[in-house]
Amino acid sequence: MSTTKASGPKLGSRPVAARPGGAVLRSGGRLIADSLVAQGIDHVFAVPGESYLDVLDGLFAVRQQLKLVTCRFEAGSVNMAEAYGKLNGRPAAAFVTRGPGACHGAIGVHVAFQDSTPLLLFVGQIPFEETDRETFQEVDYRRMFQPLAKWVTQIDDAARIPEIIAHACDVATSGRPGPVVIALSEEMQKTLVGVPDVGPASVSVPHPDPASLARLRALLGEAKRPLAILGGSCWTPAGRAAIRDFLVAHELPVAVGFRRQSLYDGTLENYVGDLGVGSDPALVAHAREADLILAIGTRLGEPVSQGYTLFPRSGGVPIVHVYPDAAEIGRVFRPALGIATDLNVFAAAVAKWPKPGHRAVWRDWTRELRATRMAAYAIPDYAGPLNVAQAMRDLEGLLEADAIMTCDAGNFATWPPRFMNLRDRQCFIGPTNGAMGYAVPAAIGAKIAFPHRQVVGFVGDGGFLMTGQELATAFHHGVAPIILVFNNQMYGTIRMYQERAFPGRVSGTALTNPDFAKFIEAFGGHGEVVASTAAFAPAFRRAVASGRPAVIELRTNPEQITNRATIADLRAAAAPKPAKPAATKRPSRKPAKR
Ligand SMILES: Cc1ncc(C[n+]2csc(CCOP(=O)(O)OP(=O)(O)O)c2C)c(N)n1
Ligand SMILES: [Mg+2]
Repeated sequence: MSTTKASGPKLGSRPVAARPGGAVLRSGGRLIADSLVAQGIDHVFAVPGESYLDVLDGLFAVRQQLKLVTCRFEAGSVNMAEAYGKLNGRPAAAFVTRGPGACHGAIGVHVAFQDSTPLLLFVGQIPFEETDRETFQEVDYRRMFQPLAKWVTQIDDAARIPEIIAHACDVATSGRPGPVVIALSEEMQKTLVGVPDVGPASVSVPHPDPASLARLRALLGEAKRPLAILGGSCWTPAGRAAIRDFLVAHELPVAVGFRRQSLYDGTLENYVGDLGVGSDPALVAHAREADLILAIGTRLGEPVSQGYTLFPRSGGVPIVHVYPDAAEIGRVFRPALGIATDLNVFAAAVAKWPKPGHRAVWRDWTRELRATRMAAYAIPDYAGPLNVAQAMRDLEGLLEADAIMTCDAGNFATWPPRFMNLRDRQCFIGPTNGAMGYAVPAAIGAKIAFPHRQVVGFVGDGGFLMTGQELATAFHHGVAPIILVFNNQMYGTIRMYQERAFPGRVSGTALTNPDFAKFIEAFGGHGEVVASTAAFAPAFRRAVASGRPAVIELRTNPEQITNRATIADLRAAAAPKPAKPAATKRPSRKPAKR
């Protein structure tokens, strides 16, 4: 970082005359806007602040190339930018003001970090000469964002703007993608400098080496019960198609990682479900029986590994870990083979392998896992007038072939993946860090990224009232997502944990809600209330036909706390077991087993 104070005339943000023989003089604010354009960034999501007025003026100058999406809350705007980056594979920029704006926006940085999503977050900074006085809204962003971001920097010298923004894009998109935070000194934005733009870098990506691919073939040759786990970000459509061709040709059973349903077509005969929070226990049991784990693109983190219990830490079942960053391979589980490679290049390489001429040794195993998946997918007979599983099945049939779904955090979130099989071009995104308040802004970000695709958000009554007001942004920018609010009048997930740990002692988890249909109607949108299974499909069709942002409230049965258990089930499981009849002869001196 340059700590020298920026020099040069401070004449406002408009470019002035070209220097003789040099580049045009531009203000820091204008140069930031131009640098984003030069890097191919086309959307900025922002809540304005006086700390970056010069950038706002610069964005006005480039408004034909760079769309500025004004939002209502930084926890919404940064999540919109994150969803945009997740769906596109290239970053959007978010701008927040200093102090309070940065604090509100931090959640989106954490989402991007744990989801490996490219993102640029710009934070207006205090005047340089007031540094370290705990001046108004002062925060040291390097310290604040250090554990949340892939890189944190501050621009104090306007002449370095093109260099730093270019590097920030490289960092955000390379290897394991992630968020970069860039603080912008206030007076730096006003300084006039004459420096040229810097374009995107052309960098070749790491390829898998032939020896590793040969070893992978050998390990597959020895396996009888392999399991592929597909996950991660930065897959291109071609990469996804190639890995699908490979997995289908080899008849490998495929599970997807937590909230990575988009990566594999659920209608294919080798899709076996998702490994994450709320996974099918039968799939988890099968995963424990596998004799080869082929982890492609996924981190072997807490949700996927079922709290780090799914595989032995070393020895035992061999793991092949294919990941874009060598530092992540072997982080907890030591693999038999680690391949640090670009995932799409890896997929293209293995897709070229000759299709095995013989029947796969593990064909019956794959069928068994698929049967497990289809058993979980079958619709149970739930009590109450609204069977949410059937509503999800109806939705499966109503969604457009390239619909995008965004998902919040909560127990409701386990219903769509269980009861819908996504098709190839459909997308399903959610925060792998379990952040509530994601789905509504993500749905708006998705709709802004892809205005012609249908976008449906899934959110609980708790999560909806965290960022649901962001729907004002959808109206302001003329996009119409459809939001399904699963209303069980509680923070259901926490109630579930509560009932397991402290049965019957309901503390801090009940909610009082507004009328969600009237809520969206107050904005000028379309509202529906669904209280029975039969009412869902017509309500969804009307929401689509309205062409306006829509909220469909699903009045769910609060007793059905998960799609596998009622509150009564949890209480029964938590109840102390009746003591065994006391032994009459020779009582054992052994300590009781815990
Ligand atoms: C931002 C944030 N705050 C709190 C939590 C803790 N938390 C996880 S799930 C949950 C309840 C979600 O309630 P709701 O959105 O109504 O969904 P439900 O579980 O009832 O289906 C809470 C409070 C979290 N994950 N994220
Ligand atoms: Mg709820």
